[in-house]
Amino acid sequence: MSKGNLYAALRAAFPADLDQVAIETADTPVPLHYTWRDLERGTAMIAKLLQSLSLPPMSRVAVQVDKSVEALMLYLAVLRAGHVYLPLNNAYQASEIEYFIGDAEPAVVVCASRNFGWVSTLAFKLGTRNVFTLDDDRSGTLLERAALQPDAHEPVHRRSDDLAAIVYTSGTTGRSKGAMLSHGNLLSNALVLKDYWGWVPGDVLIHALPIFHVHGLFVAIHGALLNASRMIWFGRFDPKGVIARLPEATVFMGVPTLYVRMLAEPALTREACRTMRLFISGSAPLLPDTFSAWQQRTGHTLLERYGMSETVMLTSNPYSPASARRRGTVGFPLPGVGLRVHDEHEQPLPAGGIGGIQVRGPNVFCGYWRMPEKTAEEFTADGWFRTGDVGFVDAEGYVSIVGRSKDLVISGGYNVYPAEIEGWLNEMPGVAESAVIGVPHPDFGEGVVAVVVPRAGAELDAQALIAALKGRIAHFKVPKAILLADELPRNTMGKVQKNRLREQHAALFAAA
Ligand code: MCA
Ligand code: AMP
Repeated sequence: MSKGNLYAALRAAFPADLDQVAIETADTPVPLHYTWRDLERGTAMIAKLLQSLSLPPMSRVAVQVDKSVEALMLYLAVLRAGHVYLPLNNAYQASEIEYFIGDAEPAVVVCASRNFGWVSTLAFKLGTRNVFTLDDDRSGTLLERAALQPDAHEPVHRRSDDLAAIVYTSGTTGRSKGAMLSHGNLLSNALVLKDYWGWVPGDVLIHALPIFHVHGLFVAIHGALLNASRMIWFGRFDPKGVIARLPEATVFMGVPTLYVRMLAEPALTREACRTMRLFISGSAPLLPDTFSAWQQRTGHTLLERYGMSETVMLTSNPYSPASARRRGTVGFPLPGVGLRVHDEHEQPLPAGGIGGIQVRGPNVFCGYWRMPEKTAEEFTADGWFRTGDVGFVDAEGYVSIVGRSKDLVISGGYNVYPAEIEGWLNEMPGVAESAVIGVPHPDFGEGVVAVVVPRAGAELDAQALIAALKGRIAHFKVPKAILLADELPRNTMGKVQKNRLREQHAALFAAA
């Protein structure tokens, strides 16, 4: 058995009594209880199925399915079989999926059965030979085929620098890049977090995040599995449902929107949180008001941490004492992570100096899939990765993020790349040009807004543009408001001044 294979490391942490419950579902029609043995056997059968397909080593397995425990098993089975997991947001539509399949050339695609028609057509057209379905009610051809397989499987030998996953991210110029993460990137980060966040025997995690991004898939799941912790599993985030289960749990992880939504529930009380040990926030800036309101209402201090798809977790506020968790900061670089702040001339800045955040460490990815030039651009000559985040380190070592040099909007923890949305808008009849920005939003943190300039003589209807976008791209990317304007503000170089647009429309969602 390979020590380098992440599945092998996770499996080694399973409890001795495999018949204990590992995962209990919270929002299926009846609660389902999966034991550690179920995870071991289920992942073995799916791994065997993958093996039976005689795929080349390190084949990509692209997965766009609804959240379920079986989807988690599929992830673990891909690791186990030594292939490369490629998670895809289940909101993506055909144009988005076509790009990812075309770029990653997966040998296997797994989709929800309701999407099989269009996904399989695209996949077969692009050369993928195997398309399976998997639904969140334990049905689909993947499980039908896996059920015929033996339930024992030896994890395939993998070195720690072999690829485990490709996570598509960014696309500041429109094209999304696949961040290649190795078994070692993921395992080293998971081991550091297990220690740093003080996981203890008996911890129970409420899992309510999607499992197609780093936060829900890697940070939460690896944490629970490495600690042999039971998970209370929500297919979808539901604030009332989560609060009702808090008294059985000790750890919760969420993006700020999840905390904002729970704070809107009167049932969120100190009493409801009495068994909780740790609430972790990340993926987007946590507003100081949310941090304070949470503290007042629950008596718990949110622990904010910072990471990226390219690096998994980079910094974290301390676990102990809770009083050292500082509002408005993302804490300290994690053990093993190097973090420095440089100015635009690549010169190091002293404490308090605001500049570009650069990082290195065993968690930093292996590069962008088939984009050697992009990869080279994002690393400095001495090997540090440019995060695109702008911030500073204070005299005590706390890191704060104050902005981004990359043109990115983070809405409810999902990244939206203005260049991509502008590309779609600019192709629409009657549109001369557009600028997409993020402005403060009470629920999503940032709300996506487009300012659109019509062509001379064209009559544009903002609602019709929104409807047209919804027919093409994932709805979370579609602007919550489209504003028509005669022109876009530009500087003397002709560059659109997005800062001015952000200031001008800062209060757009204030009353929402
Ligand atoms: C849903 N909608 C959104 C968002 N989510 N619009 C903008 N931003 C969003 N985040 C829209 C849908 O398109 C839909 O629009 C309508 O809201 C209802 O959709 P529904 O699915 O019912 O929404 P929801 O269940 O209320 O979802 C909100 C959510 C979800 C629970 C906050 O967005 C979520 O789970 N976010 C977490 C994302 C996450 O895990 N990020 C981690 C990335 P319409 O009605 O028009 O169809 S990992 C990362 O960033 C790094 C590495 C890190 O540090 O962790
Ligand atoms: P992703 O592309 O999904 O990996 O998103 C990574 C980006 O999310 C980072 O580069 C940051 O801009 C942002 N991010 C993650 N955690 C935090 C945080 N705690 N505070 C502010 N921004 C964050």
